Amino acid sequence: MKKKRLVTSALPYVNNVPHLGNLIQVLSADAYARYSRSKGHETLYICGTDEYGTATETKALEQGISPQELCSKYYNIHKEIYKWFEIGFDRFGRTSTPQQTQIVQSIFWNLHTNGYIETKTVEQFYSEKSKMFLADRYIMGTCPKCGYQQARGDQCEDCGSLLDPTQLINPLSKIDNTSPVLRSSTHLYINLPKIRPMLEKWLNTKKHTWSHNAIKMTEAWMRDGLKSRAITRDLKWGIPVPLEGFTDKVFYVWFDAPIGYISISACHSDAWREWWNKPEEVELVQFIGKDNIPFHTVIFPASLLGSGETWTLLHSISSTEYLNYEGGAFSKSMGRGVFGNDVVEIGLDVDIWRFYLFFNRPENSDFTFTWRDFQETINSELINNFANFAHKFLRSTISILERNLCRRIYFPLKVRKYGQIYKKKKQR
Ligand code: B3M
Ligand code: ZN
Repeated sequence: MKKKRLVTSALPYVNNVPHLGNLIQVLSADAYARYSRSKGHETLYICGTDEYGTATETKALEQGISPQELCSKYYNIHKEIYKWFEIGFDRFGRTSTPQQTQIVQSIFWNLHTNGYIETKTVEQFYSEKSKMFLADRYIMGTCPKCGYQQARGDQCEDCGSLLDPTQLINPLSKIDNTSPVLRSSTHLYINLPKIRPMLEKWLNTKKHTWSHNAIKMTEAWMRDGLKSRAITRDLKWGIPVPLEGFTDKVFYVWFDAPIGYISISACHSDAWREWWNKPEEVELVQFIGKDNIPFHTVIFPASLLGSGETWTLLHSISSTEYLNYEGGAFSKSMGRGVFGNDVVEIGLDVDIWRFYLFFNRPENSDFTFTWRDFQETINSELINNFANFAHKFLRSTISILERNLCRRIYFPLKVRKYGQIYKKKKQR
């Protein structure tokens, strides 16, 4: 019997409009799911928005709406853009559902019962003005390594050093511009060292169907020693922790996000366990960006293994390198990049974008989008080669011939025109 295939692409953060880099993941999974179906495998393609966490809470505050309202607004934006891109999800869901709460809490309880949860007390920055603990990247100060004054609590963007917020000189809360104070808070941790033997056994049977970068990064994580990781946060917008003494906290967004794949499947069909609890019958194939590797190859599998239930664990992973824009990373706040709504507005045929993104999928190294390359690739690779091919072999089909002739003349003009208009618009 042919194995069923459960296909996922990384759940995009809900608090921004998706850019071309995010689209690479959904497009890749879409193509794979179509291929898998064409080969006769029963296939389920799941994706959705990743909604909880500090970033959503802060953005909602900025916009003066509730986190739930913010999520619904952006969920619809994401959904529309992927619809325009003709992505054939079986379900595009979201993580802020009762199903997600129920499944996350039940996995947590199983980990707890099996002795894989521990507590630790840590010192964290707290804003007395906003009455909240501050996430690392919401603290700013002077980098102790290079002196850069706008370093973030988790990393200095100037010299690249990874930091702990307590190392910053003159730390400042980015939320309210006050000096934060240190306060202690007790959190729940998943004891990864204790799960390690199970994890290692599973890893040794699996890695041959993973991308090179996923194998390398996972090996580095295992080699450098696994540490316990905090799975709770002092926030409001998240899944409540059901354990006594911790009920004022929520689960860390990276603990709940991968479980979103499961809960979105549960929202899709009551038969979700036929997919998620059937490792002998189902292959789980995941598409992500390289920055999400350890969450998919180490932490998520460890949570599922530690729960003691039988889960369908990762079979193949495809983890792409970065897609950059005209020399830098995509950044919505800096207005740098091409975003889903721009693409829709530009009005070129969707297949042009699908082709271009597949053609340049950052498989082995980062790829930089430039308008010039976009224009040249479309003109030479798609229109000259492909349309000429179609022209020659489908000559007898008049309508197709006509269409291709139109495209040959019309598309290059349009690409050129929009590339220029778009660049000017961004410079203004
Ligand atoms: N939301 C990060 C991202 O959008 C994160 C992925 C979750 S996958 C479960 O790149
Ligand atoms: Zn620095």
